Amino acid sequence: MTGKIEDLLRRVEEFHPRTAAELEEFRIRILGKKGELTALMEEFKTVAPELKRELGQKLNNLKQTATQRINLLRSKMQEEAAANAAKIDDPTRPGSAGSLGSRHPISLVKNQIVEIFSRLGYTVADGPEIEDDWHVFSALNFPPEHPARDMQDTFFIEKNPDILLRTHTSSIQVRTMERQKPPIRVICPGRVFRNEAISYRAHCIFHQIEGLYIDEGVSFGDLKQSLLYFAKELFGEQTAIRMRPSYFPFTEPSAEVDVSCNLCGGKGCPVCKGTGWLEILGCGMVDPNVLESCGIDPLKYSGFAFGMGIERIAMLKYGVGDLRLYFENDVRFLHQFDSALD
Ligand code: 2NL
Repeated sequence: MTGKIEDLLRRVEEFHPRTAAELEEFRIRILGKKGELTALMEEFKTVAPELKRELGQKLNNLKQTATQRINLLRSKMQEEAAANAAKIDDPTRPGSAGSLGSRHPISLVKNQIVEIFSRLGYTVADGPEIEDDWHVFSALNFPPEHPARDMQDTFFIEKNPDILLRTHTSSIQVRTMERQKPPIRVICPGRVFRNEAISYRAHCIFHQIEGLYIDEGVSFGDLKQSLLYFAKELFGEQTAIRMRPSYFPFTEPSAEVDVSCNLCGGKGCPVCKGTGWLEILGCGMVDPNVLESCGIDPLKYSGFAFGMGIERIAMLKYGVGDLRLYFENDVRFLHQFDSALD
């Protein structure tokens, strides 16, 4: 029996199949139910007890070697087949197109908003995400004890002097006013940071876009007409706006702007909570204190500013109910915006 085992071991080690079929045939002949190894296993039952230990080890070794070799040969053949299939056999054949990614919905909405205001003569301005107290709070007329200055709301990097993550994009506009003389017409998109617990309706990082227009004789009427144009461009010609009085430290007077609900045409539905209106932004005439802080003469110049959350606009435009989807980058979500390429 030792001779038979050694013979089979040698044949396994020297086996070099040319085709996958030949390999499979070999496997069945050796390891199959009626194969040679199975027959040796049967024969093993009849050997004398004193030989069982040595022969058992040899048989086990044979079985292991045969199984490993056959598996190795099979994976080598599969690799070779795949490599051959990938070889370019016809260089004139058109290449296969790689799959395209898609723009993130936040970028899509940001680009649309930027484009609309660029048609009104606005240019894009940028600024740092890590800011100081002056550009985020003091220049914007926030009183010293305002709750937004609290550790609970703002991420501080250093205290005294305060270095922090900007909580709104207004700091970009402060920097623009410090740098540039009127007329100023800028649109400022960017990431902002607030110390919030994450839920479907709040996140500690989100995106805002703000606009600023400063010149001689800029009026509240200019603000209203600019925003009506914006709303019609973004949501459609049938869109109406309304303004409600509001309060911000950096504008006076201030207003909140609603657009008529597109889904129900203003009749009232679950999305607009029965009101027929959806809030989209805040705005107002730049407070003279802010102009003064930024080196602009409030007696000569006036201006308006507005700001909105990009996630909120995207939610309204695309009917997305959960803010967290914008940050998780789940491709099943992102690929739904494949066809929107602007
Ligand atoms: C909102 C409201 C607003 C501004 C932002 C602003 C900036 C400067 C001066 C005056 Cl430098 N105002 N920005 C004004 C009114 C409202 O944002 O709800 N944003 C998400």
